[in-house]
Amino acid sequence: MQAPQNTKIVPISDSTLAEVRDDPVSAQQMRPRPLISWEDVKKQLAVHFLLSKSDIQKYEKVSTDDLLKGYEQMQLARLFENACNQAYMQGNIRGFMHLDNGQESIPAMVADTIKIGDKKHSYYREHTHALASGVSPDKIMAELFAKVDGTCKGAGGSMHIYDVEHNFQGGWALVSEQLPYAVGAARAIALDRHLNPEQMKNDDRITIVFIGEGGAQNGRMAECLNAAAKENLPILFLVIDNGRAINTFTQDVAQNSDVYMQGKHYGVPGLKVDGQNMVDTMRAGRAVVDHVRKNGPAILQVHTYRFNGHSPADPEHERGRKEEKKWARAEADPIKIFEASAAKLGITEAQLEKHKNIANEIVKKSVEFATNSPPPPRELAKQLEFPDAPDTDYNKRQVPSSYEAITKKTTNPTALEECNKYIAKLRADSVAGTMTIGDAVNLAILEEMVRDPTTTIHAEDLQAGSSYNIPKLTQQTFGKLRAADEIIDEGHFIGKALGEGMNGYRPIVELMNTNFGIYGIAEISSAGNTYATTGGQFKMPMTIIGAGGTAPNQSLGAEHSQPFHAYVMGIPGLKICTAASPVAAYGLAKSMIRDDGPGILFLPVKMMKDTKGSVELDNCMPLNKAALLNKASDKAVAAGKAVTVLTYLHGVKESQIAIEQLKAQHPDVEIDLLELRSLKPLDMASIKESLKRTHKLAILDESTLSGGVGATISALVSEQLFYELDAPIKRLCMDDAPVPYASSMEKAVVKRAEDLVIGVADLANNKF
Ligand SMILES: Cc1ncc(C[n+]2csc(CCOP(=O)(O)OP(=O)(O)O)c2C)c(N)n1
Repeated sequence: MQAPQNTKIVPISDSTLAEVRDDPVSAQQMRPRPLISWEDVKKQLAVHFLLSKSDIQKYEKVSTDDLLKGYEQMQLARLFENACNQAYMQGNIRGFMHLDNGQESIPAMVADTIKIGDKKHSYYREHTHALASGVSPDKIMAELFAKVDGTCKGAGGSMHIYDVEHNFQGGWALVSEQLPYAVGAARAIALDRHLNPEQMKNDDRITIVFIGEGGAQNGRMAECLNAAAKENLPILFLVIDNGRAINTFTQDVAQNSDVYMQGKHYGVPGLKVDGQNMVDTMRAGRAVVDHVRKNGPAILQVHTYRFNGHSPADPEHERGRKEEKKWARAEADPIKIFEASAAKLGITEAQLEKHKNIANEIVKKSVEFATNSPPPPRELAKQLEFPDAPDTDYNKRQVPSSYEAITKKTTNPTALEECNKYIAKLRADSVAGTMTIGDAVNLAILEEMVRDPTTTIHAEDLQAGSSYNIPKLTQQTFGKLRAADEIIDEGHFIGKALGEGMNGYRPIVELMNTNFGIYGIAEISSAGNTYATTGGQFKMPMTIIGAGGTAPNQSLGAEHSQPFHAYVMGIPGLKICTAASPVAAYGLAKSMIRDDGPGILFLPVKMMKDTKGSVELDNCMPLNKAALLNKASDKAVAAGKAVTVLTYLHGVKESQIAIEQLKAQHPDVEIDLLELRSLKPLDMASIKESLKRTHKLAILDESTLSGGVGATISALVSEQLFYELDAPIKRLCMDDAPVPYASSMEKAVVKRAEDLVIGVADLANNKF
C-alpha cells in the first residue's frame, strides 16, 4: 500500500489549533489538513476537560481488535456509500441523497463508543451514522430504494432514517433542526432517571447529535448549548467539519469556524481532532464520550474532507473544490492513511483485506435485499396520518397502576398537597360556575400531570404561571425537569418537547400567545411529520396550548393578532382544536394531552379571564367534533330563513351577540351556530347535518381572506356538500391586512357581530 504524499504534520504548540502546513501542495489548498497530533489532543483534554495525565493515558492505547473493527466500519461506510452512488445513477435511489465519503473516521468512532441505548439524532447525511449505530444495512438500503422493508417502510428515504430499536432518531432534513430534538432526547434520559432512580441507578446513556460545521453556525446551537449546560444533560455535540456547506466555504460566511470553542460561554468543554486520523478520532471519541457519560455535555469537532459533491442531485461547481477533492482523495483519505500506518500498528495486509471483504459482502447483500423488497402499499400513506384515530375516546385511556406511586415518590409531599388543594379549589369553582378558560386549562394540566408522571410542560415565565395562570404550580409541584421554565425562543423549546415526545414523554408547551409559535414552525411541522416519516415507529405526543385570534378593540397590534391557526392548517399530522368556553378548553386539553400525536389547542385571547362557567369534570372531549351551540327553529327552517354559521374562538362570542341582534333587527331570521372545536380534522358530518336543514352557510372566520381557515372550509363544503347549498357561501373573514391598533381601523379589517347580522340576513333574504 502506498503512503499518501505530503502528509507530514507539523505539531502546533498552542490550543487555538491554527491551521498551518509546511508543504507546498497543502499551502495551495483552501483548507489544509489541520496540524493536530495526539499530543495536541492530550493538551486539549487536560485544559478543557480537566483530565489528569493518568486519565489521558487510558485513551492512548487502542487494541488491534478495536482498530480492525474501526477499519471495517470505515470500509462498510465507504462501500455502502459507493453502492448508493451506483444505485442512484441506476435510478434505484431518488430525491436528495448525501454521501459521506471521506468522513469515515466518524462512523468508526461512533461504532466504537456509542451504545444501542444511546439516543442518536443525525441530519440528512446519515446513512453511515445509522450503520455505525447498528441499524441493519439491509433495512437502510431498502429505505433508500423506497421499499416496504426499509427502516421506515419507504416513508422516509435517504434524509429520514429512523430505527426505534437502535434509538436512531433521524435523519432530519432541515439544517440544525435536530439540535433541540436531541436536547429533548437527553432530557428524556434525565427524566427516566428522575422518575425511576432505583432502576436507573447504573444508567449511563447519552444522546449524540451530529451537526455539520455549517449547521453549527445556526442560532439553535447557542440555545441548545445553553439548555444542555443549564441542566447538565448527557449530550455530545458531534461537529462534522468538512468546511463546506453545499458549495460555500464556511469560513467565507462564519466569523469563527472553531465550533468546539462555542461552548466556552456556557462552560461546555470542546475538543478538535483530525478526522483523517482514525486512531486519534477513536481516542478522542472515547475520552469525550466518557466525559459526557460521567459529567455532562461536550463538543467534539472532527475535521474532515467530503470527497463528493453535496448530493448527486447538485451540480459540482464548488469553488476550488475540484482541486481540493482531488488532493484530499489522494492525500487526506482516512482509509488510505490508516492502511499506510497499519504495519506500524502491527496489522497485516491480510487482516485489512479480510475486514474489507466482510464489509463488501454486507453491502452486496444489502443491495440484493433492497432490490427484492416490494414497494409499500398505497394505503400506508393514509394509515400513517395520525397515531390515534380522529374518533378516539380518550376517557378510555388508562395509565399503568404504578404511576400513582411514581408521582408520590418524585414530588415533594407538601407541594403535592398544595397542588391537590388547588385542584380541589378549581373543581369547586367549576361547580359554582365561576371557572375561567385559563383556569380550566390549568385544571386539565394539573390533573393530567398528577395522573401521568410522563407528562411534562415547557413555557416561558412558567414559575409565575405565565400570562393566564396556565402552568401555575407546575414547577412548584413537579420540579424543574417536568416543568421547565424556558429562555425566550419558542422554536427551541417546542423542539425539546419533540425530543421528549419521541422518547416516552407527553410534553405540553404553553405559548402565552400562540403567535409566538411562529418561531417554532420548523419544529411544529416536523412534529406533524414524525409519525409518518418514521413509518409509524415513533409516536409524537405533544400538546401546544396558547391564546390566539383577535377581539374587538383588542389593540394588540398586528403581530399579536395574526391567525397562527391558519398558518398551521397545512401541516400534516397535526390535530388543531379551538375552545371558546371553559368546558371545551378543559375537555379538549385533557384529550390532547392523552393523544399520541401532536396537536395545538387555540384559546380566545381576550376571553381567557372574562368568560366563566363550569366544566364537565373528568370528561375528555373528542378532538374531531363541532358543537351545536344554537339551533334555528323548525319554523325558521320551513320558511327558508335559517342559516348555518360556522365559527370559532372569539367568533363564538360575536355570533352569540349576533343572535340577540337578529332577534331585534330580523326576528324571522335564525341561525344554527356551530363552534368548530376541531379545525383539523374538520367535522364535516355536523356541518352536513345543519346544512341539510338550512341550505345556507356563513363563516365568521378569524383568519385572512387568502389562505384562511374559511377558505379551506368553503372549498370543502363546495366540493363535498354542493347539493345542500341554495346560496353561495358567505365568508366573513379578516381582510388581507395586518390587524391595526386603532379600533376604528380594526373594525374595517376584522368582521364582528354586526357584519354577521348583515351577512346572515342577506343570505336568508336571498340577497347574494
Ligand atoms: C433550514 C435549511 N436550510 C437550507 C437547507 C439546504 N441545505 C442542505 S445542507 C446545507 C449545508 C449544510 O452544511 P453543513 O452543516 O456544513 O453540513 P454538510 O452538508 O457539509 O455535512 C444546506 C444549506 C436545508 N436543508 N435546511
